[in-house]
Amino acid sequence: MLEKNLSEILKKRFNKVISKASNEEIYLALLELTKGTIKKKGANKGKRKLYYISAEFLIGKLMSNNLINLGLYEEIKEVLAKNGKELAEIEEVELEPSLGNGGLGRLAACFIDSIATLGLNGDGVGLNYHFGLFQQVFEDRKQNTVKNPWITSQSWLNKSNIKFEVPFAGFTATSTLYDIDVTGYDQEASNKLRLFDIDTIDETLVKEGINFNKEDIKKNLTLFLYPDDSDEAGHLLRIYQQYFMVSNAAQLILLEAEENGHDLHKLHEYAVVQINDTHPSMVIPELIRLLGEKGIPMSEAIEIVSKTCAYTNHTILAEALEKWPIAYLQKVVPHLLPIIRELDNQVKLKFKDEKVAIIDKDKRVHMAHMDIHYGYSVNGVAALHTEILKEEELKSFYDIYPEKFNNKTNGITFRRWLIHCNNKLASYIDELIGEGYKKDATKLEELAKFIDDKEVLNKLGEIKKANKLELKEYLKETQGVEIDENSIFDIQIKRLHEYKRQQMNVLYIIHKYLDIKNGNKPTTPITMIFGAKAAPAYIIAQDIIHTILCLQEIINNDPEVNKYLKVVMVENYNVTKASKLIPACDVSEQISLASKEASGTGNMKFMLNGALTLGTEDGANVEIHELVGDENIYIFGESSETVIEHYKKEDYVSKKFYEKPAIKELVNFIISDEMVAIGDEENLTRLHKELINKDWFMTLLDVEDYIETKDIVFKDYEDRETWNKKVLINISKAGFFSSDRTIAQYNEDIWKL
Ligand code: 26Q
Repeated sequence: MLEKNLSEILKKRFNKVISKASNEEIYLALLELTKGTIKKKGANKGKRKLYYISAEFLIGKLMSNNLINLGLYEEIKEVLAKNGKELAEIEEVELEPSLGNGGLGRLAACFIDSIATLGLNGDGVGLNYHFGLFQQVFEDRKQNTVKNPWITSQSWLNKSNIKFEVPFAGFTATSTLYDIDVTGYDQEASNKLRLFDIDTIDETLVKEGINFNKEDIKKNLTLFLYPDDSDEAGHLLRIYQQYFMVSNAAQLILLEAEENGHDLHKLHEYAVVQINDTHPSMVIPELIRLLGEKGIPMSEAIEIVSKTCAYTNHTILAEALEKWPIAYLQKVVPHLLPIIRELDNQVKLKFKDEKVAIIDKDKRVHMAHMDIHYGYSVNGVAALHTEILKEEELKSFYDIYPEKFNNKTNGITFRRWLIHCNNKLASYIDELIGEGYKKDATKLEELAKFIDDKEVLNKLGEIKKANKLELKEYLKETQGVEIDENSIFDIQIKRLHEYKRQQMNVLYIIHKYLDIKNGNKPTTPITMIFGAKAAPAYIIAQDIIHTILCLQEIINNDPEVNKYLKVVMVENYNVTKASKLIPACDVSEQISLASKEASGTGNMKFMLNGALTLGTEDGANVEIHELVGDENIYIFGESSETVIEHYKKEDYVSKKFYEKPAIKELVNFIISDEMVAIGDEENLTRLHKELINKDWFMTLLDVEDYIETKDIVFKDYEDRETWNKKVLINISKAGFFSSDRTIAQYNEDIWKL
């Protein structure tokens, strides 16, 4: 049947049979077939509808994901194979939209997949960035940035006929709504990702790299997604984007409520808004404003909106909490200010504590504070994170509204992060315990019964090896590097940030390099793999990338060392690359400074794919640790309590640690003759100084414990049977981290759809 459909489309459009069609032609035919199948299914319905508003949806390529969810994946693969084609190669034709920075954006993508999978009535709402987040290219061992165009004439994006007017100071923008269908796994109905675009956009504004005229808002509003550079102040354009997003979202919510004949006085019975971090927070005053235009008095509108909106916090880095100067808001959205002032007045009347004010004494608007006062739910994204919010970061708020606070530990969709990216493992699991785990992920626990089954343990090792071979081929083709599939693959892939401590991993590599130079050769060779984009304005992050690229050069070209150790920094790390790297991993690096990583979700993907975690007691690592037990994870470093104490007492002095000879040797290697000979002295020196004089994220505090623990990991790898037992336990306990579980909890406690 599928073969017939596909053949007909190819015949009609290109007058070709499958075996003679190009990969591009087959891709376009599959796109038509898939979109047609989705259309026939219809949309989810329900009394109450969720609007998951987010500045980011890091959806990745969609073809395989949709085919899996529609139950067409295996059959299409067979049909193609029969005709001498490979789905994997056809996937290469699809461009990856980069509509997110990292964790928060990818989480939103997993969530919309799970919302559809649970048959819930809920759409994602965001922006249609034409060039998304920048693409990373390495030049002279440094990061360069270029645009990432992804919109083509035929794609997943559908133009709707919904248009709105968005008022800004001095002009009114006209928007058009685009939709991407969101299929659920084995579901009758589907949802949508709704992306707004400004009609006057002008792509030709972008000349070289990612530079463009920042002044001309009408032409540039949806060109790019802002990189996560919480360091840089003064993002006027970011406020334009945020307001454009939420005004459109609010208008859409009211339009749909009215179309369905709902009473706007009871909006909260029909709509729920999840505010993904503070980026969409202006939806609160905007909804109040629009309800006012519909004749609802402000006091009542405030009440309605407060029962409609819920807020998720994704960060405890103080510098990343959005605070917009009133002057900026005045310049962009003056009509929101009377409302924000009124919200602030009401708070100030009730609470004397300055820490909970919306507008502070420096005339800055604290977006999170507005969300907490005028939303009905506040959640963190992992157990430890929520505890820190309650007891430290947002304590003053927790004292006032204990009932609003709740935890929702993050999750990942197993359709993409197991079935698609690691089909070999998924098929083997099917063989061992059946397919029940695809609907109820906790059924993975049934794998535990094979703990003493040597054949199963062996087979897990074989699958890993096969995935490593595939990655080896891929890296050879795409980056021209040669790696050894028999080596240990140790992987750290995530945004580059000092708190994530890629620099600590760098110090380990230096340790190993010097060790090998001294004649201590590891029994099994090691391949250290990185992938990370850095915000262009984040200087130290650029320095860390440069240092890694220099080490890569030195180590990989040293014949004495490269048999035992290799370093590979993957260019332009994105969702597509993640799905090739994760299945091939042995050691998952989750080494953030305890208390700083809200959750992490890469940690879950690695665990599910049979890698062992080397990590600190931070974010969701804590929950992974609890689930698998001490024997099946490698934990090191100071606890979050100790770290928080150091910050309070301001008593961490990195120089004291630097003075230890063992540490000094490693840090000084960064500015050694070898490094300076191939690297840029300015970058290397800056990082060197930073580590000695500041080291805000306490690298040197944990580095010795890290090195010791990592050496134990590599030693343990030698006993492959015991290692594979640990692998099996990790996979069997990963079910908790299905985003289906997370979404079921959001629905049960917050959305009640
Ligand atoms: C803010 C202002 C101006 C410009 C950019 C930003 C900005 C953009 C993106 C600030 C933060 C982000 C992204 C944050 C993020 O990805 N947080 C991660 O969220 C994940 C999902 O909950 C967690 O697993 C990670 O621990 C958390 O770091």
